Amino acid sequence: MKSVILAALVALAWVPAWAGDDTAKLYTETCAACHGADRLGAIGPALLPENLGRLKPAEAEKVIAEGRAATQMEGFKDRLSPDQIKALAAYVYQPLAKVPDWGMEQIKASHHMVTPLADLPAKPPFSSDPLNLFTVVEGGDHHVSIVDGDRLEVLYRFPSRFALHGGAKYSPDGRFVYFASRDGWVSKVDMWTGRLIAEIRAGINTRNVAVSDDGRFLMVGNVLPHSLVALDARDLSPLQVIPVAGDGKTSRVSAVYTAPPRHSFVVALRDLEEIWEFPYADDAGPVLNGLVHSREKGMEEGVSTGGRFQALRIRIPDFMDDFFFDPTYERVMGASRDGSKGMVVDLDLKRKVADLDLSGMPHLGSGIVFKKDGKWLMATPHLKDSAVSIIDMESWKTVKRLSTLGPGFFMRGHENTPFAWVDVSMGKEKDALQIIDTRTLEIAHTIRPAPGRLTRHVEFSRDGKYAVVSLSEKDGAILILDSATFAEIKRLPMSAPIGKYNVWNKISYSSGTSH
Ligand code: DHE
Repeated sequence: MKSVILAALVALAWVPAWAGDDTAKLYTETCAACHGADRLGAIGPALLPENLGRLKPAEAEKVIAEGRAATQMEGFKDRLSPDQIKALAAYVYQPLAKVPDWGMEQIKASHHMVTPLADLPAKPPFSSDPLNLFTVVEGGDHHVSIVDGDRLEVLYRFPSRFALHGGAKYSPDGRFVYFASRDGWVSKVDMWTGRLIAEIRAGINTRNVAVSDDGRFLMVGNVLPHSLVALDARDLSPLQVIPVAGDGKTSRVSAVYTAPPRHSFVVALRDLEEIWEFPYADDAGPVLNGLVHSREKGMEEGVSTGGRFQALRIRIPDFMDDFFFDPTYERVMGASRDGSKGMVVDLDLKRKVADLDLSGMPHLGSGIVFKKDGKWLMATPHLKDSAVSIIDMESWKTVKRLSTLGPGFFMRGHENTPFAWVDVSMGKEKDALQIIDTRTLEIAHTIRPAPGRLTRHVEFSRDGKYAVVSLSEKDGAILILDSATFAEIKRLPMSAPIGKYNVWNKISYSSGTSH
């Protein structure tokens, strides 16, 4: 988010003399048809600072001038002067004066069903293991590939919404996959046929989406507006819009995840020092009603939101940006918003129970857990330091801090391999992957499967035999490596592949992958 603010400030620092009304008019004439008069997006993506992510103003100018390959975005350099292009780029980094309404009415209006569930085959039209499929998000040209993990081939490839972000989420049986885009679109796709089932725009800027462990509900966490949106997983129709507010202010959502044994969604907030938990089981009512609401215990009354989803609110001593569950799902480990420290919050005791020595905020979904000498350990790279922290999940002490070749984004392991793989892609040595032996807690190997090129995000096949790595460049690929010898088995060309998600590892909540 810091980068977004920085980008916005850089953009605001340069505003040409004739900007203002003229630029707004230029926007209306040139961009509004595709990106919406309100900049909320139409056939093109939303043009808001929150949605532009890490696109730098200079890159935005380049896109306006030259267009974007493989999309309908044409170049304007023959029609606009360099000053006009600069002004337009600066304009789209300015926050909207007022966040438009995006409530039930607008969400409902965006909902569309594309393929009736009755039209889908009852059996997979292929012989491979349907639970060993992978979904690959290709950021380069905004596509998704479904990869057959047995035959190591692409089964389907289809266009996605602009800028999908975060882990794809599966229905508990692995049949359907759900995506969230930064622009708030949630899409449901059939893994067996690659067909789009339904879509809905749940927000203007979305953080992520979680699927309930019983497969009935989706919960979407938004940055714009400050809301959570519950959807019916069958057809994505909206069930409830939950404003995120408390203490007289509203808050952005940091992340929402499912806690399967608790049958609840757990939500971290960016601007309220609280964690919210939404029990969704049919018998959750008595749980909510039976609570002893006591401020001393750090607990506040469940917020009645007028629907089946009611938040249990836990007061915490700091904002929580990132979080991660322990294996029992009773506790969450979180990093504070400024990344300077971490804390452990017990969801049953409803209070902070320990501090964490977790400097340098990790990226969300980056950590893994594994057992060593009968103890559960959690390991995560740091986004800003060249380090991996390994934390004992009983004492909450850091048992090891490994120096890596650079700050990293993602770490992955699997029950069938002793090795945990971490990228160091935020540093200079962006082509290196470091392989940690979970038995010795040492870096055992450093490999460079594509020397000199950006390599990040590892996912294992269902049996752990293959490690699939993203060569995350425009003319990139996924590299399928033998997870024991690190030898390359196959390379499937792709356009800036980012994350990959194996169906079995996700639906079985493998300790080595993100949930
Ligand atoms: Fe992510 C997951 C937030 C930048 C690729 N990232 C997530 C999740 C959140 C998040 C909340 C968890 C979603 C889930 O799985 O339910 N990401 C953020 C940020 O705040 C940050 C630092 C800044 C931002 O712009 O949002 C950020 N993320 C990035 C990137 O620059 C990456 C590398 C490229 C991109 O597409 O933006 C990136 N994020 C990913 C990926 C996951 C992810 C691939 C899923 C990892 C997984 O294995 O589950």
